[in-house]
Amino acid sequence: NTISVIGLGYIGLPTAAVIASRRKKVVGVDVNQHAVDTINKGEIHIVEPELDMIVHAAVKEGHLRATTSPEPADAFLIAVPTPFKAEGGNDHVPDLSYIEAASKAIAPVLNKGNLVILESTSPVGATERVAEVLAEARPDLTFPQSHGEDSDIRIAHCPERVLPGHVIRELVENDRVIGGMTERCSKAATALYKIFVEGECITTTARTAEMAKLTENSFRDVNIAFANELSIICDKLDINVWELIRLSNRHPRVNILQPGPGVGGHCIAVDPWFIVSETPDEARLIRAAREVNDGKPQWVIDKVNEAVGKFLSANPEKTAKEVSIACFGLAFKPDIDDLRESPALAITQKIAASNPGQTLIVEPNIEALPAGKLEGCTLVTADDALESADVVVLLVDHKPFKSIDPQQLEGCYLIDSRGIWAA
Ligand code: SAJ
Repeated sequence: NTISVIGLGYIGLPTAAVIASRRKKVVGVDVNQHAVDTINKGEIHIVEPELDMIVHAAVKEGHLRATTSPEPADAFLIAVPTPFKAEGGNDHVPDLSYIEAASKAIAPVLNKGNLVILESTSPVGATERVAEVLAEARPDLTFPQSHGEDSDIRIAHCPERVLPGHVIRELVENDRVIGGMTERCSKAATALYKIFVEGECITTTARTAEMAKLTENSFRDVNIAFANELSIICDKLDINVWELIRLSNRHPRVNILQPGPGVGGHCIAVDPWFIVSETPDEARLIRAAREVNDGKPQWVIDKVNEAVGKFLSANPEKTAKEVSIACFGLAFKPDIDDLRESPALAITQKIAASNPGQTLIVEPNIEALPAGKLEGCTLVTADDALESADVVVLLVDHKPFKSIDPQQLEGCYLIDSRGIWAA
């Protein structure tokens, strides 16, 4: 039995490696030759705890191999990106081109009895679209949309739900929602996930599974937006939002999340738009949450400018060129080195671009600043930054920042978007 994983990124590679670690033959497929070569050497091209060891062992023992062109297999698991694109006046239309390309790529090697699973987070209807693309390419085979339970090919949507930084554990422990196009499709997909999933596998329809995944991330987005909105309201009313949330959360049925500088990552800031773009008139709260969270970085920047203004009026002998601003944290969330889709990075870039003085950056999880993104900025240690900064902006609640001595912060104008110092 061979399992083919299409797309060897943050989801595909860990999934391929974990299945291979259960001594199944796994062939990973990716259009990126560099990724394929790296994996075949037993190494990895992405950062995720424990993944390197598992990939190394799986490749060395011969259970995992990577290639750029699909080969026949028993099951195909599609884990390619689903970003959004601008189209016809709408800035957030789901871009299914990667899913369609992956479907077209596997169509020629499909055989009767194969199972095709879409894992990519997808707008409702995407699994049906995969089925359509496959059916168009292979008129010699039958598919669930036309032949139901008797079809040659089984198709299901089983959305990934793992948290970056905890992928290996969550892949195994999380429950899985399995949405087959028919019951037989669900059963076949369940059998595959049972190879490595210790959580429960719960079956439903493909459309419900698609919506379930979008719902999970929209739920989190709406709840973070609530916290972010509170932080803006409290700032106006001169109330400490961190204390306020702590107190409110003492109520047995209240559990407010933490405000921050905005929502980053590749999922929560994207997936709710898939609901909004399908049902724009109905998804009012989900859209408002996106807007609140997307507006938060600019609010933080405004606060920084305000602080610079205050510093200059308190120190009239200084000019704007002499103000030193230190930004703490660039990653999209704590204790990772992932700078992609990071509000902290975006905020720091804007501050640096408009600051005629010095911009210092503290990011303990990277060794050098990303190339070409932060011209003129200097990566320094927390101690060095605090020694010379006039304005300090906390953007990510990395662990080492939490143990900074409050005395070191004295005398700085502080904007603490995470509440670790201002709490
Ligand atoms: N954030 C806050 N306040 C909070 C919690 C998070 O501002 O109280 C921010 C984070 O700093 C970050 C963003 O939200 O910028 C997203 O971080 P996250 O840790 O909430 O989520 P992701 O994007 O790393 O992973 C999410 C997870 N989804 C849910 O928790 C519902 C994960 O389980 C999904 O598999 C993943 O999206 C995905 O791939 O869809």
